[in-house]
Amino acid sequence: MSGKGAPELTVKNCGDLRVAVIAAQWHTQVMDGLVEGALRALTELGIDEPTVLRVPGSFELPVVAKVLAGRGYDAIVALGVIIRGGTPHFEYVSHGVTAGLTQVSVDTGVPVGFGVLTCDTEEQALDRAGLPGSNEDKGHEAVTAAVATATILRSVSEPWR
Ligand code: DLZ
Repeated sequence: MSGKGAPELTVKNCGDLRVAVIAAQWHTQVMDGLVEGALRALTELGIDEPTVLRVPGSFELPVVAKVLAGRGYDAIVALGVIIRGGTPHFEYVSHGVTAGLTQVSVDTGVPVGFGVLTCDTEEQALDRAGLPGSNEDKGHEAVTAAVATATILRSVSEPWR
């Protein structure tokens, strides 16, 4: 999937939103970039005290997202890196995480920012990790999308304000 065509999102009046970031621990260097990008985006949006939880691997992201969605968070951001290996494991884990996070979001009505990289190589992941020299900043993007969606949902749930 190409990163071309990404919108410039403007998000306002979101400093009071409760946001949780869940981050897997595989592929440390890439994950460090994703988490830093996510926290930078939250600071820019005026969201000062996000909850940040580390889970073992990407496969654990959906269950934690589901539980947090039931605990009053307005938006959840899931970060992970899955690198293709020589077995079909990549497909199973990638599909499980993607379907699981989608299900959490749709079933609970809480937006889940999808910051899970599924790449053929670590180089591709580093290029998307928001590190010096990276072309993309997927942790930052995932936060912005999740918070933007939370503000949209808030505006339609309280149309008289
Ligand atoms: C097992 C595994 C493998 C092979 N690769 C990755 C990966 O590239 N990225 C990632 O986040 N997690 C990986 N895991 C771990 C699984 O996500 C999960 O933590 C374990 O299967 C235990 O449930």
